[in-house]
Formats: sequence, structure tokens, C-alpha cells
Amino acid sequence: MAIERTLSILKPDATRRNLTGKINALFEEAGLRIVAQKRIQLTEATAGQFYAVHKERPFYGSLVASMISAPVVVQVLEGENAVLAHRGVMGATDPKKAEPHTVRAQFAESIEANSVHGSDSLENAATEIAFFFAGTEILP
Ligand code: RTP
Ligand code: MG
Repeated sequence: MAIERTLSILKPDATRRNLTGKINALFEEAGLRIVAQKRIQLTEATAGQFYAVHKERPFYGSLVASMISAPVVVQVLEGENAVLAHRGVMGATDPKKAEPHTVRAQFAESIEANSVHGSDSLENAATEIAFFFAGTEILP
């Protein structure tokens, strides 16, 4: 098994409802270690750049607006097969389709305000981690 790192975001719907501790507990129970974490306010420019892959999707404008509606917590999670393990704990994008024990099933408000983001591949994880963190901020 490979030790990986992945980029996690606790989205505005989660910070607004003061759910960051409950969500972090689920990550830690799944064997993921929070090796970097900070609370930041995204802007239209930074959220737009982060979600640039979705630029042509119909939900892009609404997604960016929702991501800048309150602070987010950005994190680096480390653990065995962290990318897939993290996506497993998050559950399906649409909370109605998410497994009952997952973050999204328990906490998401909607398919868009779905509480968490996680990188979808090891390659994207490296890019997304570098988007938010300097190497010196990650302390395993
Ligand atoms: P994420 O990238 O945030 O970890 O989520 P994901 O892979 O499960 O979903 P993705 O398809 O990459 O979509 C990114 C985010 O866009 C919002 N979304 N809204 N209204 C809609 O139909 C819709 N579909 C996706 C969600 O916030 C999703 O997490
Ligand atoms: Mg995605």
C-alpha cells in the first residue's frame, strides 16, 4: 500500500454550520492524518482558477459563488491510498446517492453544497496541494 497525500476542502456550507471538527473526526477515523490545514477566504479569482476544469459546466458560476460565500478550510490529508480512501469517506457527489456513513450523506445540504472537496487522482492531488500550500506548511 502506498502512502499518498490528497487535497481536502471543507466547503462554506460546512464552516457556516460549524461542522469542521465532526468532519475531521471522520477523516481521522478512516486513517487519514491532517498534515496541513488552514482557514481561508476564497475569491472569485481563486475559486474560479481552482475549478477551471468545470468552466464549461452549467453549474460553474453557481459553484464559484457558493465556494466564496463563507471561509473554507483547506487541508492536506496523508495516509494509505489517501486519494481513494478520502473519496470513500466523502461519499458520492450527490448526497442522496451517498452511502449512509459518509460525510456527504450525513452533512451535505445539496449536490452543490456538499460539504467537502477531495482530489480525484494522485496527479490532481499534487497540483491541488501546490495550489494552496508551500512545502514548508506540510508537517507529517
Ligand atoms: P469535488 O471535486 O468537489 O471533490 O466533488 P466531485 O468530484 O464529487 O464532483 P465534481 O463532478 O468534480 O464537481 C465539483 C463540484 O461541483 C458541484 N456540483 N454541482 N449542480 C450540480 O449538478 C453539481 N454537480 C457538481 C459540487 O459541489 C461538486 O462537489
Ligand atoms: Mg471533482
